[in-house]
Amino acid sequence: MHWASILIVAGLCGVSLGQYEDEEDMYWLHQYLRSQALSYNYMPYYEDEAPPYPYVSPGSSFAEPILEPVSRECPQECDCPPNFSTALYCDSRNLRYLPFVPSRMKYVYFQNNQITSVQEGAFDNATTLEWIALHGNQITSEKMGKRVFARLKNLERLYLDNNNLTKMPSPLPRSLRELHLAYNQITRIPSNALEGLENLTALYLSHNQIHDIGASFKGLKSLILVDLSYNHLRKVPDGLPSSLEQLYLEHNYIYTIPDEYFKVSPKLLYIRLSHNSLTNDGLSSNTFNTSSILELDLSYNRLQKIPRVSTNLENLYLQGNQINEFSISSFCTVIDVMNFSKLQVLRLDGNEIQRNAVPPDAPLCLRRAAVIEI
Ligand SMILES: *[C@@H]1O[C@H](CO)[C@@H](O)[C@H](O)[C@H]1NC(C)=O
Ligand SMILES: *[C@@H]1O[C@H](CO)[C@@H](O)[C@H](O)[C@H]1NC(C)=O
Ligand SMILES: *[C@@H]1O[C@H](CO)[C@@H](O)[C@H](O)[C@H]1NC(C)=O
Ligand SMILES: *[C@@H]1O[C@H](CO)[C@@H](O)[C@H](O)[C@H]1NC(C)=O
Ligand SMILES: *[C@@H]1O[C@H](CO)[C@@H](O)[C@H](O)[C@H]1NC(C)=O
Ligand SMILES: CC(=O)N[C@H]1CO[C@H](CO)[C@@H](O)[C@@H]1O
Repeated sequence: MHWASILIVAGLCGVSLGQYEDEEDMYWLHQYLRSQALSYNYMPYYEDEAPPYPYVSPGSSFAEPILEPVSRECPQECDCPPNFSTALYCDSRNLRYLPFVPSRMKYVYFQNNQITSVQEGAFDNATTLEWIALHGNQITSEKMGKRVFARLKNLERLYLDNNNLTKMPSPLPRSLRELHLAYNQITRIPSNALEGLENLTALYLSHNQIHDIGASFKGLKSLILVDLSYNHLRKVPDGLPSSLEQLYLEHNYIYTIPDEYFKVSPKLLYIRLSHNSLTNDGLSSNTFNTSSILELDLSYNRLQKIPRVSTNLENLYLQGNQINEFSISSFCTVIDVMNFSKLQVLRLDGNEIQRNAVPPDAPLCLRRAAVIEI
């Protein structure tokens, strides 16, 4: 550990690297880093910023019951607010089975119960469903009807996190936009499981036991966010979608990334690959030299060299590797007035690098750097 030596390169070119040797400055920097650099500069996001319960503005759906006679049918275990006739609230009430769903419903909330099965035909009377929340239950794959979701032509969001699923639910309706399956025990994603989901935008699969994902992302032309963190992957998924912006793969066993892997996704902004088994031998020389990437987390791997990155990269996390040299050529191949790195945060602590290994031309290349921790 080399926590003791921290240095800051001020935003201006030419600031001496030896300027912050004072103990008091160091103390301040420690505090600063503790509050800042231990968390990311970005947060994973995709959601339409809609709350988990849809808000219906007064005046819109309010008018609905007045315009036409609406069925008041409501399962006795649940609440059906009169001013929001398309929502069924059955959450957090120790239910052990799924109540029947009246046909007018668009939004149904069954989360945080003890439901173990979703029987075949459970939603057959409610073909206009758009959101189904079933997270925080004990649903097993054996007790999930094979085609329960298939016919829901309007289904956009399906929440199944924190259940006991061992398999991907399949088939899924092509209308799906968000699929939430984190915290289950899914072991593999069959190649056709996500077939035809042309509107799928966000896929949450973290905290499962997935070791095989094959070419599941083929044809997912709207996919923006994929979270496969905390799984058992040894390989990166084949063929990323070109629409992808956020890729979360931390806490897996990935040891190699194919040549040009990220080139097919020219919109990629954030990549997290911390806590894997990457070595420099498992990477090609320009794997991460892709101009769209703004934030790259490669911390806690087995890298011995700083991989080459694009001059557009802003945040690079490399702490907890075995890096033993500070190669400025990883950031800049040419250094002059016009050519320099946009890097702002560089974490190199917990490596085998000495502070005096920082080459003298570092401030010239890394002239935007606000935090460099060694
Ligand atoms: C519907 O009415 C309930 C009380 O009757 C109120 O708490 C709730 O905010 C109303 N919902 C909307 C969307 O206006
Ligand atoms: C669907 O509606 C029919 C007629 O109202 C009813 O008999 C049947 O039980 C309903 N099925 C489900 C799964 O709710
Ligand atoms: C679901 O998993 C939990 C935690 O592992 C376990 O306690 C529970 O018995 C399981 N439920 C079913 C229905 O398998
Ligand atoms: C995908 O979304 C578009 C735009 O919202 C919609 O018109 C189209 O029907 C959706 N596709 C499917 C298969 O639902
Ligand atoms: C990154 O790739 C570009 C060409 O796309 C090349 O000009 C540049 O030198 C590479 N960066 C590094 C640090 O090797
Ligand atoms: C490698 C690189 O980015 N070179 C650029 C340096 O800046 C000049 C403009 O001054 C560009 O033409 C080069 O492409």
